[in-house]
Amino acid sequence: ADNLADFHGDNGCDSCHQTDKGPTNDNLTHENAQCVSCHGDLKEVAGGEREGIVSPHQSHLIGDIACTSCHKGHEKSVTYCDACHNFGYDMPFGGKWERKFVPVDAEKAAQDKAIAAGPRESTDVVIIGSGGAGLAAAVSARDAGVKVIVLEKEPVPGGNTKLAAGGMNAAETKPQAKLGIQDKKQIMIDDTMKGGRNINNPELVKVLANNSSDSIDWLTALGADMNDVGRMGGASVNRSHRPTGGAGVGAHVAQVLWDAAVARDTDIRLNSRVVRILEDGSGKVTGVLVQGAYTGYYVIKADAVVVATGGFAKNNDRVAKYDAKLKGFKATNHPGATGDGLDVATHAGADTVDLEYVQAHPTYSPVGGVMVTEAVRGNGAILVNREGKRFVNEITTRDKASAAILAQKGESAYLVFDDSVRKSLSKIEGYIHLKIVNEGKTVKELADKLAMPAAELEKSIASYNGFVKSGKDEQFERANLPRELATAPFYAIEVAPAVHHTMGGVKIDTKAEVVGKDGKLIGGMYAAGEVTGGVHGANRLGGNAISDIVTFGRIAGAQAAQYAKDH
Ligand code: FAD
Ligand code: MEZ
Repeated sequence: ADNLADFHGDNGCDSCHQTDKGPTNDNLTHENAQCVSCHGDLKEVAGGEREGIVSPHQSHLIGDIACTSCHKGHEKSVTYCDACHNFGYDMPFGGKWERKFVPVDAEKAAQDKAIAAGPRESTDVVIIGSGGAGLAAAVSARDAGVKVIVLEKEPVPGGNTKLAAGGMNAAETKPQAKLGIQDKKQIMIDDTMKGGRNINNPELVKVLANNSSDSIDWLTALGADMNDVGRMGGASVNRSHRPTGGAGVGAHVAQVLWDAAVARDTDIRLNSRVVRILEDGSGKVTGVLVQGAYTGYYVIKADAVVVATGGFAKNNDRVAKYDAKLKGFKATNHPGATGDGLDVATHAGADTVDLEYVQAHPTYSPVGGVMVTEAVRGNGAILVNREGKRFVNEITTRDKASAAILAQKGESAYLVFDDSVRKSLSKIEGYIHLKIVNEGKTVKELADKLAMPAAELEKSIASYNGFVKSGKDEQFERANLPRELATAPFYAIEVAPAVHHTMGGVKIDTKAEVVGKDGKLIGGMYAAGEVTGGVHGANRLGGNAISDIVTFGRIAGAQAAQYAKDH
């Protein structure tokens, strides 16, 4: 046997499938229940594993992770984690992770046939994508009382949202008030415009900032903990909200939104790629064509469609088309961030804006295949080069920090911090678990491990600590100096820039309505989140994407629901 079906072959097809025709839905609900009935659920499987390994069964993914996300019946199994990391798991009947981008119109004849066959079902609102924007839209549309189907092409939900780390920006919030942080929505607007090099759509930026504290309240009412507030690059004050203790914001927000959508009986379908948005020829959408990984092509008739498909940072061919300097760069993103949603929307007439702006995140660990959150710098870490010297204001905007790292020998740098920074941010425990952190009992021991001149690193840390004491960074004018690096042990992570965020995308107005290439609104088409352009201009500020997806996702869901009621 070289696959799971052959291995289980003696038990017959009905040991996995409900009928002899194979799967009856794309979530493989029945098939996964069969795996669990014999092998136990994810938690039970993880419980039986050797201690000390990075367990694929104790992941940061959200929702109920289906066994079939990795373990395949009739083809080689692949470890989903290997899309980002490289743990080299020895998986039974496993193959190598590989995913080629298949254009959405690759099988035109089969697609046309499915369209000609007419709708298999109908609903009020279809939402494409189960990241934060899609799930926020789903929750608000369900709260407005309409029927919703969420379609997600990946086997796991949550998109890039589940990976978000450092925080969600919001101004004039209750958590800020509790911590005595003075902030103003207008300052958030000014910071966002400045960070975006003033090419952002100012009306969209106003919506982002003016609704940001409401979005924190909305998430909190759904059960989120957004009480820790830290600093991100390009922000004038601390406004990046995350769970108490500094856990990653994305997995938490995505889980809260997932739970809220499930509690509202939302129909969420995984392994379901939308390849076309259908319209009636007069500028109004009529539904979508879905490619179910197991059930094939089918049409869903819908009054309104929300495109919430995220960005395309994981599609390096497309990234390099817009920014040749980024050719061959690694990406921080999940494997589904390929840009199919953009294609689907533009094929249906949507206009685009700012596609040429692609952002690199300065601190990606090539060793672990994981982005190291900006919050580590926000909470006090410094960046040094191979000579042990600081070379940049660590909390400047990402475009500047990335360029400065690439200018260093080896085109990488070390993020250096002490135990007090580690204790301030629980997200760091994850990096230690992934074994990407070097540790020394003294600064000298750490420098020796990195083959770095110890005297230089000691000097850099001593002068940085002097700036913390005086409250002024004489070298690089770093604005936040939260703590001295003086508590052993000391830590370092090697970091280099990786493609992180695509600022451009579908053109929307302040109600998340999609603007067509002819300048008119496309009736019933809405978009929210990283698939859209205009909010972030030429360069997104850390923490503004989660704010964007929650606020515009809520707006898109409510507007789409209203449109469906009116039509
Ligand atoms: P996503 O969350 O990416 O969801 C889109 C979904 O649509 C995906 O699941 C995708 O598979 C699906 N999809 C795509 N095409 C189709 C199709 N044709 N049919 C069906 N489904 C489709 N931002 C912050 O503000 N703060 C942070 O701390 C932060 N940290 C980050 C850390 C990392 C490692 C990364 C990668 C990003 C981070 N960001 C952060 C950015 C932020 O997470 C994203 O911009 C945001 O989550 C995007 O949300 P979204 O809902 O628009 O898209
Ligand atoms: O907004 C982001 O992308 C972000 C804050 C990432 C991070 O470093 O945590």
